[in-house]
Amino acid sequence: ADRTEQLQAQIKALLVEQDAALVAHYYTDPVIQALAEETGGCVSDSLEMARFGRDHSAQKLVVAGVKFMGETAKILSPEKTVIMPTLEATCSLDLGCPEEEFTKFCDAHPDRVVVVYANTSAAVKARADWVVTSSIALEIVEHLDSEGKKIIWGPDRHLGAYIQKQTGADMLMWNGECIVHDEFSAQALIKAKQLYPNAAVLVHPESPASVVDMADAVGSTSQLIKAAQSMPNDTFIVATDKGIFYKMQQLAPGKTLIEAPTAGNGATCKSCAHCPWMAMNGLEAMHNALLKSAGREIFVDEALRQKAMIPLERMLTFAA
Ligand code: CIZ
Ligand code: SF4
Repeated sequence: ADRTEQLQAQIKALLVEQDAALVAHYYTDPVIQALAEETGGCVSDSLEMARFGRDHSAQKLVVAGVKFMGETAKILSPEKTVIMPTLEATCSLDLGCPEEEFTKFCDAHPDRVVVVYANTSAAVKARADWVVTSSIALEIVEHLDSEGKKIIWGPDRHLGAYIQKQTGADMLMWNGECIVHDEFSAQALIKAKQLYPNAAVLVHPESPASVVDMADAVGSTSQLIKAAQSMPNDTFIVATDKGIFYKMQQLAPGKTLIEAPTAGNGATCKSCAHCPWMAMNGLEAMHNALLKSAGREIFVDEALRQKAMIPLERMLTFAA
């Protein structure tokens, strides 16, 4: 605890000294989220993180999350220095969608509008017509469908399938998935519901369709937090990264929050409802990044940045 307090104090001082703002994702360690709150930074989903970073007056952004979030911050705020606790924090969706193959896929279907999830590299975004996050994906696809557009969707196939089902849009899917959400199990969820018969089930649409089908509310992290606040149930079974419990419990005090079960157990599941890359954002790493940014600063090639900015700004304008 001593070391934690010491690091917290040192980070706070460095943030002030360096005119830096801490922007943290809901899936990071509660200690990191609390630090972002205490220092006037933000704790949010990737859409709100992008907006906050862009609009903040700070000269430097410390992005606690995964690499695509740091890249998005840099794309929108090229004049700011963007550092991360570690650049090793990636995402299975980003890893599973290499630029060259995705470009070939898009080139083979030139009649389709390319819509990519924010969880992608700057190069993949640069090839896209639209970037979306899970909190705005449904509305944007609805909008495109209403204009009669056919869509290429990448990389999350579960989120794509959910949106396709909701909108009826013509969507050609890339075959990617989030290793965290993909592990939630409908079989195991049936048993959990028997244990908590009054619980409402909250599901992030990166989860398999069989799990989404059992949900009382489906939505992005921000939308699930709102559901926990507004639904009358006193207990919720939550199928998303367990990092969200910090903010959800803070905003829905008195409610009981239960982790949705994964297919394996502690010994056999790969992620056990917590993203291994989000977990790399520790206080020690953040402190190091503030002391020495080499190897922890985000750079995006300027020509690429300008291309990637177009579909990102399209999303932000649509969301505004
Ligand atoms: O799973 C993720 O990485 C999410 C939910 C990102 C986001 O949009 O906040
Ligand atoms: Fe990627 Fe899933 Fe981790 Fe989010 S939780 S960063 S989608 S691997």
